[in-house]
Amino acid sequence: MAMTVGMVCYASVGGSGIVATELAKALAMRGHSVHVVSSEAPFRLGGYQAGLSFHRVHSPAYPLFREPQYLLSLATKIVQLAREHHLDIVHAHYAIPHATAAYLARQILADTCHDTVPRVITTLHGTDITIVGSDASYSETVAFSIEQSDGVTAVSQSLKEETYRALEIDSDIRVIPNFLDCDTHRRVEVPELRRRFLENGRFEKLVTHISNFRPVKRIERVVEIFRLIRERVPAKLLLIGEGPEVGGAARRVHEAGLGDAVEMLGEQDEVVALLSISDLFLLPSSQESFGLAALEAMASGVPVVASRVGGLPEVIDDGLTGFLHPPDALRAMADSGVRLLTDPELHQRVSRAARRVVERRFCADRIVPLYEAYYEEVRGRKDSRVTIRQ
Ligand code: GMT
Repeated sequence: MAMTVGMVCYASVGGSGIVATELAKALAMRGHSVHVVSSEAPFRLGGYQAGLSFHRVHSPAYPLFREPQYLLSLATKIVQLAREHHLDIVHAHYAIPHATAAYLARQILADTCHDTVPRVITTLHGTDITIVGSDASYSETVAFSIEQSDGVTAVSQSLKEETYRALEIDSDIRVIPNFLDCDTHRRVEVPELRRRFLENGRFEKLVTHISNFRPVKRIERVVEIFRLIRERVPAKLLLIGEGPEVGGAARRVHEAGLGDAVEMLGEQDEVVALLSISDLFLLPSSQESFGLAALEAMASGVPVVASRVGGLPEVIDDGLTGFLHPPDALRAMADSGVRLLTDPELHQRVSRAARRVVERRFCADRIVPLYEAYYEEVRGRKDSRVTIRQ
């Protein structure tokens, strides 16, 4: 049955915004009416699509405020949308502050507009629990908001377990893994682009890293692993993305004398072509609740060498669809990278197995119905976390 959904997410480059946006687009394609709510249009929203609309949250400034009042303006926007469009579900991606804003909106609606109280589902993505959410400055409110949600999902089993460890909550958390549009995310043929980056034979292999350059991504380790690989393979590193660690990464590249062999491409909307020309993807993060970037690489048949942390072992089968090592085992990561770059048979085997596992387990047509079924389940429950005052 078609539903009306408010999809609340961050617009900045990052996995949670990508997952929310791709889910919104997929649900609209399947006949639902989806209202994406954020401070700006999320970067992968794309052009007009029937059933999909975007609603910008404005947070007016006032000289007294030191910071924008986003929680209040977001809650108010959800209330307005629920009244206007009769939302069945508000789906908050990333608990902070979206689950809290959704809770507040639902309470306001329960008091003022009984017939338009949506059910609230919160999807936990990672650092909303592991880093920020468990910080004592936020944890009580985050835990309360998650518990007050009518439904809670986590993007990996590891994140579900971590949530129970980090916060005192008794919500039943459903694991629904991240997904991709497997028709878009595949290997495309772009030989001229590859030649351009290889500088007509000056380099032989392309190693790639894509992220939002936050400290957990440990970009300096990416550079160090690449430096070790470079001792044995004439490779070039493509660093794709923007974030607080970009300056540090550039400095590290310079200090390592790798200026010639590293290209920093900044933020890129379309990563499929860049992944399609890559031979290896590095993700030595200190934490990763899922690792959507690794999944995108695997979908394009690029073997991934990553840290054995968080949800990455649920995405990468060590030795079969990629290689996993302890986060500080930089030399082991470089060794795995060199093996993949110098053994064409191994490379082909891992590349094909990676693509196969994405097709079997992580395509939109497999995962989106899980969200739809969960929406139905939560909507159909007799009890809600909200008490409606008559
Ligand atoms: O942690 C972040 O940087 C936020 C978040 C995001 O918006 O990119 O990333 C998390 O959510 C992604 C989508 O579910 C996951 O693929 C990432 O693994 C996760 N990041 C971490 O756990 C560090």
